[in-house]
Amino acid sequence: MTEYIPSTTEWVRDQVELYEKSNGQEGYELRGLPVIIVTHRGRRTGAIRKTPLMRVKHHNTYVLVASMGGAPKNPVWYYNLIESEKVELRDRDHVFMAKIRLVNNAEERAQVWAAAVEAYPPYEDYQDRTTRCIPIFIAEPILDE
Ligand code: F42
Repeated sequence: MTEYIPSTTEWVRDQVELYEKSNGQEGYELRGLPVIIVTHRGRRTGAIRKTPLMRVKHHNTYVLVASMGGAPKNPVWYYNLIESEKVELRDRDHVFMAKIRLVNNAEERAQVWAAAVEAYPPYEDYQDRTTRCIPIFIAEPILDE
């Protein structure tokens, strides 16, 4: 299935629409900080899903933080990404494929978590609010796609 199913959350759906319609000129920020859009597939429906996340760059990679505001459960997109090898990323007008992996190593996690909190300080409060260890993916741009 290649159908796009927008988020059930209105403000998220609206941000994706504005961001894409303006080619990243509008809807690029949340609370004054930059946002990317992760396009992936639903693990059950196969439908196209678009998830805005804070833009966290670490070296030449993007860090995808499944914080969901410190909610007790992981966001649904986390389960979709666990079963994906690649996603499409949009950083303003730059759209590209990226290879993804979940960060499992504690030392690496500490490094990327520091980068995440530097880019978006509320992540620290989100981690304090929840007993789950907030999952993090590394997305490495694929240069030849
Ligand atoms: N969320 C974060 O976790 N981290 C961020 O850094 C972040 C930043 C951010 C910036 C701007 C913005 O607008 C939103 C931001 N969000 C951030 C919120 C993020 O975009 C998501 O809305 C949030 O994390 C919740 O993700 P979710 O995947 O749980 O979304 C829900 C509301 C949603 O739309 N769910 C759909 C649904 O219908 O309920 C998805 C369903 C889905 O993917 N279904 C799968 C399928 O096969 O199609 C099946 C999955 C399964 O396991 O059953």
